[in-house]
Amino acid sequence: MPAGKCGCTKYETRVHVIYVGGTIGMIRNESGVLTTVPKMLEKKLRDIPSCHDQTVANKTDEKCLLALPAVSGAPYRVLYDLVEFDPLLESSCMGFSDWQRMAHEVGKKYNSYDGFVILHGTDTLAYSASMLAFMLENLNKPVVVTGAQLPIFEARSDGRDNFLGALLVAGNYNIPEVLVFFGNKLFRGCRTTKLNSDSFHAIDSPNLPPLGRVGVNIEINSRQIFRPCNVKPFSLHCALEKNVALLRIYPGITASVMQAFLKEPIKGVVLQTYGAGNFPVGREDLMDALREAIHRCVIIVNISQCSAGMVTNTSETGNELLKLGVIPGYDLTQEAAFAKLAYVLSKPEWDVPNKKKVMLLSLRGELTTNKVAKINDIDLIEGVARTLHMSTAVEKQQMCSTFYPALVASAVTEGDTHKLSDLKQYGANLCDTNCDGRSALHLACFLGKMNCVCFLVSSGCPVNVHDRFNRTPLHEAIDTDNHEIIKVLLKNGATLNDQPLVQAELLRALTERGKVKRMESFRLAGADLTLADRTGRTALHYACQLGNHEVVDYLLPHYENPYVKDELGMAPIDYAKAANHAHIITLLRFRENELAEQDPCACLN
Ligand code: ASN
Repeated sequence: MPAGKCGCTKYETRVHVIYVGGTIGMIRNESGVLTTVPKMLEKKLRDIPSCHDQTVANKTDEKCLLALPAVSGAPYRVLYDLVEFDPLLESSCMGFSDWQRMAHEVGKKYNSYDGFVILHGTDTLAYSASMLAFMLENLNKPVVVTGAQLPIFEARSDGRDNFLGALLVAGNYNIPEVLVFFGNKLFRGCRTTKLNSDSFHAIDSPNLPPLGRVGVNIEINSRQIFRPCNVKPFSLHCALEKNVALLRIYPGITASVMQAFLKEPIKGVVLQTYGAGNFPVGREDLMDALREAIHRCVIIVNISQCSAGMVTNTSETGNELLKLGVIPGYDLTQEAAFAKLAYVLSKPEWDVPNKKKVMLLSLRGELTTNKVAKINDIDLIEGVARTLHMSTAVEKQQMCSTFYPALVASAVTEGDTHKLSDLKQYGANLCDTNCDGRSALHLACFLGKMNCVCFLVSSGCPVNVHDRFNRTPLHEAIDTDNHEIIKVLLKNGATLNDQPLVQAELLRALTERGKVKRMESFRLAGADLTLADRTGRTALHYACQLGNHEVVDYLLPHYENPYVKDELGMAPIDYAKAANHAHIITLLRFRENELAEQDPCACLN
């Protein structure tokens, strides 16, 4: 996850903060009224010691970044930058175009950061988090949305804790989800709703326990994390269907009110019914309005007005709606139901029956369809815990963290994806790292177990995870010359993290040892074979000097400019001449002729 070292013992991660608006970054004017002042948040954050440590920032390559002071329990040092919307938005004024802007901002910077924080007003925060959860497809990094009831700069404020917590999560944990951090709790974004307008615990997730809590320690429930089940790269889906609506049923509602909600051009309606999905099914006028809309292919999703609990098919009236073609929304929040409809309806590749089917699926962990069989009681860990007479949750937790990585490693060694799948079922976190920071994916790449690589990547294991020696799974694949695995990793977002000078040094070492195959692996992984070292010399300079014609032969087609000069003003051919390597001079001349044919102006001096 981290990108480099900031001169301290911790590795650093980069987080991109997007301030959209809301109370969190406001200040009070002379009359005591909260207002937003453009370009002020970053300036002020720089003066708050708990939010920024200039000494650390000075040690980094990008001094303009803000740096979070060291936090005990957080493995990485978080460096961050901040952009803000112009104008800053009151969240009650937001809509589709604002969600699209937020998604675009994440998409634009996706490859350059390890995580994202969105600072947002609390009023419609749950809508934005739900919408982004669907729009950011195949997300592989944390996007943490937060806000506050009181501004960061006030003496009494929830803003600072929410901001710092969100930054820590975005920079330290590979949770491939849109999350909401609020009131010391980490929620799945598409499960949240605003439940309180004056408590510091304004946002809650009524139907799903928090994914994490930040107290004295940061506790993440890795078993709850929703990891994707496919191997597709991150993409943005920005086209949303705007003709969706929320219709709350109330006693005595008239058919004309319902018809007004359901009429053209509406394409989807979230029907908020009573209790477990109950609707006045005896009201033929209302049933007709629904029937007629469904006939016109309007998709209607039934969710409950209750803030907790779910719509089931067991209630008689809910069943009548089901027969009519209304889709049960189970425990979707109104925000997630609305967002999911806007997303699903905008997918041109699905026809209406397919859209209806997709509405029933859990795409981002937004709904619970039926009770999943719990393996808790007689599961593997329980069995061992009982045998060892362990009783406390902490003891079991400790046992899991020693036990599972070893089992996962042995499954990878055997190339057994069934075993990996079973272990995942039993609660093993396949993305866990050992004390050297190495993950199962490192091992699978090193051992060349392609099936395990695909399985782990498709289970959401981060491809750019660094071990203690700053090596990623890509390095393992390079060092074993496994080109197929290199390609799979690259397709799934892997990038070579080495600085250009480090790459140049490595190329020199490979040249000295005549390792052409390794060079090709390195190139496939994204290395630039023409990089120069501190003396301005490229691998081609060294190969010419050493007289290694196999390497020269390999390198030449990759050099658009084989005449490149080092700091002494020497081109590769000068070294070949000085060392009297006649065959290499011939190779260079041959390339010279090739290039001259392509571009008559280019020439060796
Ligand atoms: N009205 C504000 C907003 O949602 C409320 C807040 O941020 N606490 O933008």
